[in-house]
Amino acid sequence: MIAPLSAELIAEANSAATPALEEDYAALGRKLERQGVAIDRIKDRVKEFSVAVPSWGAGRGGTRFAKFPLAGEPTNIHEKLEDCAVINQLSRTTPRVSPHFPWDKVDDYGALREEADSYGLSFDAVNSNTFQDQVGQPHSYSTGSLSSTVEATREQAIEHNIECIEIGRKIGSRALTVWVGDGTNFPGQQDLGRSFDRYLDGAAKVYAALPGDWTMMLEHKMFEPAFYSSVISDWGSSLLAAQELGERCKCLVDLGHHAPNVNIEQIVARLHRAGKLGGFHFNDSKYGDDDLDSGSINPHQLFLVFNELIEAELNPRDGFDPAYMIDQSHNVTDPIESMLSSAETIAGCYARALLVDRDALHQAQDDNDVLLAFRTLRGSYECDVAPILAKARAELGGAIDWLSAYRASKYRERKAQERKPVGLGAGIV
Ligand code: LRH
Ligand code: MN
Repeated sequence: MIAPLSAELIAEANSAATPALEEDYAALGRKLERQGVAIDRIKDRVKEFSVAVPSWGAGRGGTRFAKFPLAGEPTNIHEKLEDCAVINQLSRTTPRVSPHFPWDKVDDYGALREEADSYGLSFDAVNSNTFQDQVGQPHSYSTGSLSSTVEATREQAIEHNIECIEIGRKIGSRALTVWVGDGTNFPGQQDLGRSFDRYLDGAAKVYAALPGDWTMMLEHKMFEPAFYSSVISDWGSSLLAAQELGERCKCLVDLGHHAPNVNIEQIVARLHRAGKLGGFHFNDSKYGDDDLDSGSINPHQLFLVFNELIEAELNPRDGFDPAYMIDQSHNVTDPIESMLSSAETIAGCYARALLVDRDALHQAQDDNDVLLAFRTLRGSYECDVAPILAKARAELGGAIDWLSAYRASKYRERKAQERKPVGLGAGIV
């Protein structure tokens, strides 16, 4: 397996950090033991936990105003895979990459699959793109895509999604994520009912092309690029569509796609209740779809989402296997550092949700002991699980202190020498 960073560098750094880690781990172990929790059980669960990274997150992101390139940032899927391999080598938490087409288009997908495999990576859900026009594209998506009033445009969008499925089969993926930017900027611009009907008609043709062992995930979003109505604007529209399209059609929750202060953890509980919780795009936001680093603004919300996921795991109904994926835009940081930080934050929220004494919580809830129920949850949220995460990483060959190890590797500086510079521009990628 190709390891972009020297294993010696990581091993040396880890041996220096191990004595302090062992001390912190033992102390936390004693504290948790007093609460009846075996720390090694939590560590072993954390070692099984993983989250996919977005290929498009490996490069610098931007806004409509500007994108500020980073020297040495990746310029194609091959360089993005190398950077994703660095993230997994240090974190041991991100063995899958979620690709986006046509951004990650290549001539030989079999070779791409082998290339990923050579880094110990595999491909998670493929993402279609009917929210941008490509050069030479016969029909513009300016009128929408799957919901466009123009039949030729709808057919083009259907064909593109089916092409993404074909690519996905070649690279070993087993799911398609469909986010459409379809919507309106003016009241009256489109009929809100008929645009949904057209979307369903198109999505049904995509669903019909889905291989038997695949899942199709619908991603809702309240606004942007449309600013009056979005065809799949919320979990209700997504659920309606997923229920109508079929059993292997599920709903994907991108944390940034909701109005401020929406109770996203309750949406997770409801979608699980309906057997339609397909997956997540983890990120954070303060205002709109800011695509900030996961847990960087509201880590408590991320913890509460994982609290619902542990409850769902304990009560799986008809199938609980959500896809965990990051979807962020790294406008001002080194994307590798941001995704390492996010992977740790996400695994940390999972670990703290595992610490919750579910019997005590349920008992307090049944007794309507409000404060005890709250404190039972909050106590786990306030637990510093960093020693568990670091020990899990170290035991899997990752870095105890991933930031120092990454910076000591001078990886980005080396890539700045090797890779062609990215020009100035604007937009998400
Ligand atoms: C839409 C979205 C979607 C992706 C895109 C990159 O805002 O979250 O998941 O296709 O970002
Ligand atoms: Mn997303």
